Amino acid sequence: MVQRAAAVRSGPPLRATVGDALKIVIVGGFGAGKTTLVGAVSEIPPLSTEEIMTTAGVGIDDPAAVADKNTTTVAFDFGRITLNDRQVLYLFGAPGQQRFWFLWDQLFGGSLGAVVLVDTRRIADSWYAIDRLEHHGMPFIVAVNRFDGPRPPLARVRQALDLSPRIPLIECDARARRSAKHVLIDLVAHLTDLHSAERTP
Ligand SMILES: Nc1nc2c(ncn2[C@@H]2O[C@H](COP(=O)(O)OP(=O)(O)OP(=O)(O)O)[C@@H](O)[C@H]2O)c(=O)[nH]1
Ligand SMILES: [Mg+2]
Repeated sequence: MVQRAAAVRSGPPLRATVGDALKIVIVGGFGAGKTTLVGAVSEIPPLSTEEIMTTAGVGIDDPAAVADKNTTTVAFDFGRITLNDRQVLYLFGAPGQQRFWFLWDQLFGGSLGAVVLVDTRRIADSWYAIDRLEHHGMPFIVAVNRFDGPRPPLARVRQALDLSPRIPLIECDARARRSAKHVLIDLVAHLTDLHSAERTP
């Protein structure tokens, strides 16, 4: 009985047949919903490095736009999705606050691609993520996480981000497993397209 409860809490174990691990990174500005997305889609309870935000961050962090938020990621989030008997997808959620951005370049190592999660109330917070990904030549898609409030059309978001028409831009609700799963599927479809284009003479 005790063992069963523990198994439910820890999610399904990694299959012994798995030989291939694929890595995807979720980046974006502070409070854009990165931890939420990893938690929504992971098959195991995500490993999160959330810490309570305290007065030590006053003048350094900028929590004003996310009034309800009282924790923040200080290292990274980690989740897992088993794709088939052989392949597993590892998800890494990056920390959003500027003082932890130095971790991003390490998180990018070995990644197939990335999702930039955007909160349209703070579009400018996404620029750094896009800049770093372009610098690393890492393929990515952009997902607008729909919070309450005004919803600018995607064409305007694309313009505000100065995003190339070749980069997919979609909407999602990071809290919903189905929606979060679609984000990952769209990223994989984009990676496949890029791969096919490279192979076409
Ligand atoms: N209304 C609404 N709230 C959301 C949505 N996604 C996340 N939230 C809430 O927004 C807050 C921020 O979400 P997090 O997942 O911690 O954001 P984060 O990007 O990981 O934040 P940092 O790691 O601190 O940069 C949390 O309180 C979430 O419950 C959404 O789609 N809609
Ligand atoms: Mg987080």
